[in-house]
Amino acid sequence: MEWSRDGSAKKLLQEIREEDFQLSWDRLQEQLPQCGFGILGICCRNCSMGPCRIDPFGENAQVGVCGADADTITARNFLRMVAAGVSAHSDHGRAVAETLIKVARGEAPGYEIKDEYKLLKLALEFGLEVEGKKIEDIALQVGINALHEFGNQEGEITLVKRAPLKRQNIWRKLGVVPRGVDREVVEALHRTHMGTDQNYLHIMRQATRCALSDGWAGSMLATELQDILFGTPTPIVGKVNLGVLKEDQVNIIVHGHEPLLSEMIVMAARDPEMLKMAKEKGARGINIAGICCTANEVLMRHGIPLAGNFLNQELAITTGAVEVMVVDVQCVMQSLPTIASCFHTRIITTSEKAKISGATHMEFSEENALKKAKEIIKMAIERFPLRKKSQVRIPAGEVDLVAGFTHETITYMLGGMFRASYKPLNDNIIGGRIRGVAGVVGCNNPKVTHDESHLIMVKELLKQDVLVLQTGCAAIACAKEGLLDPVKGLEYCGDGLREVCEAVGIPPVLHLGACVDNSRILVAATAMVKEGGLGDDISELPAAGAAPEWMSEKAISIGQYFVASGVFTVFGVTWPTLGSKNLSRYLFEEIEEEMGGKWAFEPDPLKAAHLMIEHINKKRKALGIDKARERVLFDMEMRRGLE
Ligand code: SF4
Ligand code: MSK
Repeated sequence: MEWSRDGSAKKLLQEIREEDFQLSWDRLQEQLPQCGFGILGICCRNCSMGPCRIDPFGENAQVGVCGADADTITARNFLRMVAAGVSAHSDHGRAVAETLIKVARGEAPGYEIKDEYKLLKLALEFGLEVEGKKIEDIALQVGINALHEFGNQEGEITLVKRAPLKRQNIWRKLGVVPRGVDREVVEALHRTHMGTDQNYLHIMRQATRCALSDGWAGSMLATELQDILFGTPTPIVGKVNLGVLKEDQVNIIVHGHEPLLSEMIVMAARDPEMLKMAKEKGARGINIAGICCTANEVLMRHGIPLAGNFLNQELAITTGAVEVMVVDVQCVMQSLPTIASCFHTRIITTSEKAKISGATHMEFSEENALKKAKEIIKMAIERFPLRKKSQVRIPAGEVDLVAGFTHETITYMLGGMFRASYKPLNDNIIGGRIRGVAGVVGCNNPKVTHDESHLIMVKELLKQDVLVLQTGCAAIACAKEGLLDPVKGLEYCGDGLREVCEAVGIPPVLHLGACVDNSRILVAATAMVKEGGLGDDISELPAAGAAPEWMSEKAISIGQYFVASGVFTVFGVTWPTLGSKNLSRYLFEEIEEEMGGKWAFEPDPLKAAHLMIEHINKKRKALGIDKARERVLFDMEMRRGLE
């Protein structure tokens, strides 16, 4: 199997082949063969009577020491993955809420409220009085209310009201409306403790409730509050590839997820004092580039170039041109300091939640963020003269892209300033120029060729006139291929989709941001429902979701909240419940009866794309829009004829 489809990664891999770096692909080889029980989800180490495992061939043990069967064990493992994913996204959201509170109290120098309109809108959703109030007071109250969404013990999370009414009623009937994020995570861990919840369907109810607390609370709040603090993104041009690193500049890579510090780094890097210092050390400037979701955050709001996605993180260091890599939380490989030790590169951890042995820890807080950002940049500048020219090998080539799409910008771009709406999108779907909409998101995984599954899937969807919405590492994969370029991306489209994208001036693949911004897809899907003509629930839309190269527990949480919101969702690579026929049947089939959405597992990305297209076609048929129809504008005579 080829390791990567990414041209600059391939070049670099070729060059470093003789050298002694151990990359994720090498480490995967060392792990082979991986444990089959683990892959199927049928091992349990939830108590010290175990670890227990279930024989998938039915010849040996079919239950653990406590009597738990394959259905219970796989369901418990699945729920624990959901809980970890929810925790990661939601702790991110909580950190932004805490920052908003500090900004409102004047305790976070350097931060400000950039989107007052969004703040007011959210305040009204929380039922707050805004009339005659100072913006700081409203921000404080919104921050406090947002924190309550995490700690709430009863009732319903607030933003669930954003969902279509029919969807809310489905959730209420099933009893899966989350009460508060923390409560759902704690209950998930309690239920999966030895000897507690031991009915797989009942365990899955909590998986749904917990996941919904991510999509419609934790992640959604992270997105909303970041937009309030850092500005709601608008379409912006950018560049992608390891080629964005500059040989003659100080290169700083920001990597991880939370934009709280990276925003300050971007601001500090533009400080004339910093630029002067860099020049004194012989650099032409300071170049910030991003990896993973932090990259998406600073691209969306500042046009900061993307160095790459998840599997580019180790390779970026082997270019020999990175002075410091600043990391915070999630998706950061522990191997980074080891690789960095072969170069002049420093890995800097910054979150009080995450340290890595061998990295330099420079903890930041909102109170000292700008000061810390400057210290980090100074450290990078100091390291520039230590760079060994002989070690520098930046693969040439940058690819253009347009990112920064949000619910707000899609509305505006489709309808213009005075008629901003989703009507043109819905009309084009009804008319058949656009077959449907797909969200293709998620990670990279060294078990499959880096970026390849994303590209095969997305190109097939475009060919079949499906508009693609992306976040996370999936978006970066497609950006590298030029699919986020409004001109080059059109080469891959069917005639209908091309026509619409040309008319509106958008790429056929819309970059909606980081992993927490999958909540923007929920908001966009809801807006499509509310616009009318495509049914009255998300499950009726000709839409589907996928994560063809997923690896993170967050992906499972995202997938489960998409399914529970009514979306057909296909995952590739491996699937963690295959050791239980009953649970797999529930997730792949029966859950659709309850939720309107369901999971599928298909490792072949082309086949997975066709599953999505078949699903979209099925929904078109159910809506009675399966035959391409052009909208006919009636003139007076035709109207008279009607009468
Ligand atoms: Fe084994 Fe049951 Fe303990 Fe799990 S909880 S390790 S199945 S005894
Ligand atoms: S960073 S969760 S590898 S998308 Fe959000 Fe990429 Fe997956 Fe991390």
